[in-house]
Amino acid sequence: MSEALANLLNETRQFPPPAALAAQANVTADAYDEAGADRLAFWERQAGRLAWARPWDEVLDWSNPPFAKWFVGGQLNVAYNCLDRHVEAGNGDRVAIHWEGEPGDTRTLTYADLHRLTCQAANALTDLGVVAGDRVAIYLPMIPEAAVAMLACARIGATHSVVFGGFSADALSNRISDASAKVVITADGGYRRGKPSALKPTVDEAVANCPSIEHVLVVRRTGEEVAWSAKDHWWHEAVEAASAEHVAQPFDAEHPLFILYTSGTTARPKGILHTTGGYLTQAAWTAHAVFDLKPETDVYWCTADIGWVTGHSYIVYGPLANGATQVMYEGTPDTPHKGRFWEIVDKYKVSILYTAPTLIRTMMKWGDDIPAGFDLSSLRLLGSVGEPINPEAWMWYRQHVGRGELPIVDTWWQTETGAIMISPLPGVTATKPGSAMTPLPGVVADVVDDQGQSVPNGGGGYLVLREPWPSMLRTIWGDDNRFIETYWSRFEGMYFAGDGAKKDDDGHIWLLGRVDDVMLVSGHNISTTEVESALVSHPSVAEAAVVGATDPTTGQAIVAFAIPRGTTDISGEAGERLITELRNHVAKTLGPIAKPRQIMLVPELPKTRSGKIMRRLLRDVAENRSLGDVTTLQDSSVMELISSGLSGGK
Ligand code: 6R9
Repeated sequence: MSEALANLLNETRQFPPPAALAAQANVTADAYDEAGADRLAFWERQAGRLAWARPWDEVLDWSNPPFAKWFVGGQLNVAYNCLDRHVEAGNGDRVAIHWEGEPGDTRTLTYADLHRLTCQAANALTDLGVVAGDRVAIYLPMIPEAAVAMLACARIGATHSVVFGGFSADALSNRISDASAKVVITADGGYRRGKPSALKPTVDEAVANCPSIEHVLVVRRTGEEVAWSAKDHWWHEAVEAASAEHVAQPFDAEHPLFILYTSGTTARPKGILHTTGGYLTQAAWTAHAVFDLKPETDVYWCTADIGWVTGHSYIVYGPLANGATQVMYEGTPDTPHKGRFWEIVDKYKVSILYTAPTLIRTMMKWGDDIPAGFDLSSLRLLGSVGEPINPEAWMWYRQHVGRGELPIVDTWWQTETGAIMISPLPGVTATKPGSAMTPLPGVVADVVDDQGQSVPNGGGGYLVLREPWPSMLRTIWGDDNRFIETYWSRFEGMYFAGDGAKKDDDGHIWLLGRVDDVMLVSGHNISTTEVESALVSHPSVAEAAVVGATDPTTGQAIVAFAIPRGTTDISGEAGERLITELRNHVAKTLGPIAKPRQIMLVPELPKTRSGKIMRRLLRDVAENRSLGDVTTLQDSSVMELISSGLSGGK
């Protein structure tokens, strides 16, 4: 892949870690050597950072690949590790969550508070008949009860399945049915874009088609009127009346902790199954290593939603296992104003910020003066996740949020990997804008060609993982065959991630987007990411999405959708001129083969709730088809906006 365009990303800037951070870093370069010398011993040491009720007999059982067992025979309780042990160590008064509601209401929960609420919720779920091994669906806004609900399930060994609060009744009922969940935990609603947004009616509609659901537990958040049925219980009655005494029982290291559905582009969602010991080991260690998390002094903020794997591993399990203090925010970044994120950083003195490229590009579009209006001097480390980050967006993040000096960790991972796999270490790695750099210690990643042969430096191909890792998915819920087919059949003995990637001349890894999105133009493989980065490097473009559309002469042709920056004039001839200029700019940056056939200037792009561009829908537009499934869109009106506001050109 991308052989023809091997020199596309001729990005040469490189930034060494700040000396002060490097001198105090949680993890040093030795970790690579240690893991390289003995990978299993390395992971065994990281597992030792947790509290186990029974030690393991064997680190890894890989006798029946691809079905892995980590820390075989070990027993632990995840909620005990995230809560009780910090309280027992005398840190009960430490703030676990500074919560900020969208309307500006706030709550502060210490570790002791979070522990008490989780014990009560565990007792309430037990009273509703939930036992270890049962599945519980969670459909909540970003309120502390979301974390409590997850931890309460973990505490009693129930497997949670969190479903995005923005998903439709159909999406929710499919996920509930697939896992035969017994209980769903929801709220009357949450706040989005300045007003209450109801959830309970969607749950009512979903539950009507889900005979497995016995009870619905409802948090009161907005206070809006809701319909009530015999299955419904108010959280504040059931949980707050329950005893705060609860002794956490240990569970087997391979006990199912959660199922999380990946939306997939076309097919049925896949219920990715994660288990207990290996998952918590890697989530906890990566939070410690990649974010250099110092629980006594840092204020950490991950802006993800709890319904995304990032919310699972880097809001709930990773940070809490480390005893960190964090910010949790309910709402959107532009409510009530476009500086809301920076206001929150300023208010809580956030020191570590973990967000997504889509957010960074949106902030770029809104203008440099917005972050400049706030005191961001508390920040010391920045992170990115979810999509390849274009070099221009990376530089903007460093310049306008990171004072031109903070390290950026671009973290590559997936729902399936459970935890960060490829990323700089902030005290070690000299970073390059746009590259996730190197596999973390204990992770064996590679880029291979069609035949599964490792490509040399400078080559491109498919990202694979060559060795099992502790937080790997164990299967697709109820479908072992699909697990094998999807991930383990493309290349013998390797995990196929589905992402295109490239090794640069130093062997550093650059992610090029999903393999399904790669375009084949006149026999050349061209990555959407590279063309998008070229467009974003033009001063008039804030965001871009690129797709391959069927073309009678070239097989596929490149069609680009670009959002102009704030003040750019795109009316009439000015728009046409800009389009011509952009096409030439791409050709000049990447070579004539990558020149888009067509560029459309649009006000918005279709994105999932986790901020990924849904290129599938843009392909429908580019090929004049009616739109496919739009239920996982963050904002379903976007497609109308795009279709009506099209300003195209050839
Ligand atoms: C954590 C998460 C996984 C897919 C993954 C890849 C893309 C995530 C990335 C990245 C380039 C990064 N992705 N992080 N691409 N650089 N730093 O996003 O999980 O929602 O399952 O998505 O996201 O394409 O395969 P998930």
